[in-house]
Formats: sequence, structure tokens, C-alpha cells
Amino acid sequence: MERILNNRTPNFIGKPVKVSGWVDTRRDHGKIVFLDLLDRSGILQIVCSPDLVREIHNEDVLEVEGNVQERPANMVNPNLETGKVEVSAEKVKILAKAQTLPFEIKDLKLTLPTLLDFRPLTLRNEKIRAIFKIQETILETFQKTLKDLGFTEFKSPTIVPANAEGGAAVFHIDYYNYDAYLAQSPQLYKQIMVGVFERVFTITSVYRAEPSVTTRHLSEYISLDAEMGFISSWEELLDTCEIVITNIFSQIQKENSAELKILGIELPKINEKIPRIKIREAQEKIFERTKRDNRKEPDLEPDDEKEICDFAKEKYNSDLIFITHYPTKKRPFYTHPDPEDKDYTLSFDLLCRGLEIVTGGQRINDYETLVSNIKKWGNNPGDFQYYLQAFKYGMPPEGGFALGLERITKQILGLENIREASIFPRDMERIDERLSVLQPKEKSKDAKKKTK
Ligand code: AMO
Repeated sequence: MERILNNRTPNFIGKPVKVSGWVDTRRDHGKIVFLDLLDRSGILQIVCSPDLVREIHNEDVLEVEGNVQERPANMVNPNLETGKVEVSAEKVKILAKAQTLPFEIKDLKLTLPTLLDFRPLTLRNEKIRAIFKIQETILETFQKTLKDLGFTEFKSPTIVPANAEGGAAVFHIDYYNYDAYLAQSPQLYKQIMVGVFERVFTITSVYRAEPSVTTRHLSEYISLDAEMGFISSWEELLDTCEIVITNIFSQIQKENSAELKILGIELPKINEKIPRIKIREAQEKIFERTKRDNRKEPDLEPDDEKEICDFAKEKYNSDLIFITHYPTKKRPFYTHPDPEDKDYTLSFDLLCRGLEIVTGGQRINDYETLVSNIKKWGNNPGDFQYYLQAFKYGMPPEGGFALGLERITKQILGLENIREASIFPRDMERIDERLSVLQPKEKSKDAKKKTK
């Protein structure tokens, strides 16, 4: 007999089937045992006699043969796709035994560090699985929306010779005795690719050697990057970003109602038009509201980001707001200045529920201006020869934006810590396991010697 998925069993009432999966729950009722069997399609109730499943515990992997029968009316479970049926087991084969579990997977009462120490196991929890099913929708919608808008997907390298973003710290690697770095972003490559395909996007891991532990920074995260040429104005970038974000929200609403229910959350409030405000106006508003005077600061502090989101919620009933025109000195060398005021740039951040989830802007596409900006930013144009070729030989007006996958997941789902939105998070204290456990002092001395 061929295996069928649990969710197909309602089509087989009165017939024999073979199903397989993990034991999610075991309930002993004297002469009868109920097992909830979980496969990729969901849960199915198995009824069996105790001697068939004497040795069976949670997380054991089983193959069960039996007959599908309708459940008595008072036993129907409306919350399950298979809630009207059950399989009466005749044969139970153990495909793999699970050792005694260190904790109950169904009901996790662990601190975040412990939850991450046991990630291979805790990822099996229903709520945690739901987070990453929703994350999959974000990825797919980003991809589909941009493809529909005529963007071409490419894969960006993650080993790079120079530091593109400035500001954020980089991981240095010993590359056959030459200096190289882990990419902080695919920025330079997506711009180069505009010279090839006009409109491009890439989904890639990027690396930031964050020097501190916060609830919103990871050392490795997934960047969803888009870049487009022949823009008629920089506002076209905000419009495109808006389409991507609104599609992500509506797609989650459509495809993930089960997961949203499991997580018990409501999506942030988004309007068709996301409000847009210049940073200096935002700082004025924040000053009016709080008397906190950060009106000359080049960026918004975390408290300011929260405050301006509260303002957007009150004034526009929106959980999202675009902040635009960041000061020139705060943005990377490639950012296009505002022709009306050169101290500011045609750049933007998108904030959601108090935290930045997207950064973008128009770029300098004129070769000479770009070279002079590289110098102004204290870099050597010689280090950027490779990238500069794209501009030397004809680059249309262009710009783009990047979403942090874990950031957007965290904000949409209202998670407290960005690590909850990363399947295998990396930070300065962890690569899978805690670094304090992984690297005894002796070993790290050794590693240092090698990279000298
Ligand atoms: P930026 O450096 O602002 O811009 O990053 C873009 C987006 O990436 C996310 N992000 C992070 N997520 C997790 N951990 C981190 N340490 C981290 N740092 C940033 C945020 C942020 O909005 N090249 C530009 C983008 C562009 O202009 O196209 C860039 O990388 O969601």
C-alpha cells in the first residue's frame, strides 16, 4: 500500500490506508489509546489497542496501516482538517525511536537562550513552525511581486573584496592569504546588475559584525534586495516598495489564516498609501510630542522610531510610515543627494510598529560624481574600480531598497526578539550553540594565530 498524507484521509472513509508521521500526543483511555500523528499536512487521530503501541512515545516516527472511520458526532474536532475521521490502527511500525524528550515540545516554557540551544527540537513546536510558514509567504510574495513587475532574479556573492555600506562592521576572512570580507549587503552587485537587466532583485544572506547584543540585530540575516533603472523620480522607489509590502500583508492574510490563528495575532494596520514624512519633520513632531530634542540628529533613535510610529497610528491609523530625506552625512557614498538641498538625500526608511524594516533610495548614477563621492567618504576609488565599470559605461537613473527578512517577520508577528524570527540565528554569542560552550580559550588562541 502507498502512503497517503493525513489530510487526504477524509476521502477514504471505510477504506484501508497507510499513513506516517511523528507522534504529537498520546492519550491513554484504558482499553484504547489515541495518538495524534503529525505529518507535513497536519494532524490525524489514530485509535489503537494498547498492546499495539505499548512502547510508543511522543516524537517516535511511525508508519500506521488501518481503516479510516467517521468519528462519533460528539468526538468531531472542528479545529482539524481531519477532525471528522480517525484511523483505526491494525499495524504499527516504528520507523525511528525518539529518546526521552528533555521537555514537552507542545508546551514550551523555556527562556529564549534555551529555546535556541535546542533549536532542532523546538522548531517542531506548532507556534514556532507557524512563524516560519509565514516567513515563507514573505519570501515568495517578494519574489512573485517583483517578477510580475518585470524584475529579474540573480544571486549575489557573499565573499567580497571591500566594505560597501560603511558604518556597520564587517567580518574579515583569510581568503587564500588575501583580505576579503563577508558581504554586508548585495548593494554594489545589485547596482551593477541594473546595467544588465534594468530591474533586478536578489535574496541573500548578509553579515554584520554587530558589536552588541540587541533584540533587533543579527550577525547574519537574509536581505531581500531590489534595484531598478530608468526611474522617473525617486518616489517611484517608494511606490514599488509600497506594492511589495502591501502584497506581503495581503498574501499572509490570504494564505496563512491557520498560522495566524495558532499564533493568535492580528497583522499590523496598513493603508493603501503608507504615510511619508521627512526626517526633519518627524523630529519636529517628536519634539512637540515628547519635548525630546533630537532635531539635529542625523538618524532616529529607537525611542524616536517608536514615537513617530505612535504618531502615524494616531494620525493615519497606520502601523507603517516612511521616513525620507536622511542627512547626506549619515548615508553611504552611493546615495543621491536631494537636488533641492544637498545636505539631505533622496533616501528613505520604512518603519513598522516602531522599528525600521526597509532602507532604500536613489543612487548616484553619474560616474564622475560617484568617483568624487567615494573620495569624499574617505575611500579610494581604486578599490571600487570593478563596481565603477558599470557607471563608466552608461547607467540610467536608478535606485532600490532592501528588506530585512527577520525584521519584517518580527514586526509583522509582534515578536519580542529578532532571534525568534530566524530559524538558526547567529549573534555575537552564538553559532548554533553558545560560543562560550563551543570555543574553549585554548582553541580561540589557536584560531587567532592562524588569521595573523
Ligand atoms: P541597511 O543597512 O539599512 O541598508 O539594511 C537594510 C535592512 O536590513 C535590515 N537589517 C538588519 N536585520 C537584522 N540584523 C541586522 N544587523 C540588520 N541590519 C540591517 C533592516 C534594514 O532596514 N544597502 C542598503 C539597502 C538599500 O539602500 O537598498 C542597506 O543594506 O531591515
